[in-house]
Amino acid sequence: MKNLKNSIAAVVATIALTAPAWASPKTVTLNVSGMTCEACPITVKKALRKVPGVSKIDVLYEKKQVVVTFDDSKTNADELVKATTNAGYPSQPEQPKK
Ligand SMILES: [Cu+2]
Repeated sequence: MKNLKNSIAAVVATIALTAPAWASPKTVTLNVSGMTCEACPITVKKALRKVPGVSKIDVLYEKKQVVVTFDDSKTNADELVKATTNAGYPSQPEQPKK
C-alpha cells in the first residue's frame, strides 16, 4: 500500500512539472524609438495585432517600448520586429538583463 501511494505521488509530481511547458505564452519588450507622438502607438499596435499568435500588446509610450505577449509556436520576436518595421517603426527586442 505504501508503494502504491509513492507511485501516485511520483505521477502527480511528473504531471505538475511537465504540464505547463507547452502552453506558456512568451513576452518580449520591443524598443520602438520612432514613437514620437501619441498617435504612433496606435499604428504600432495595429501592426502587431495582425501577427498571428499575438495575444496582448502593452504600449509604454513614455519609455518608447511595446510589451508583446505571444504564442511562441505561432510567431517569434523576429516576426514582431518585422511587423513594426513594415508599419514604419523599426524596433529592437530588449536584451534580457542577466
Ligand atoms: Cu506619431
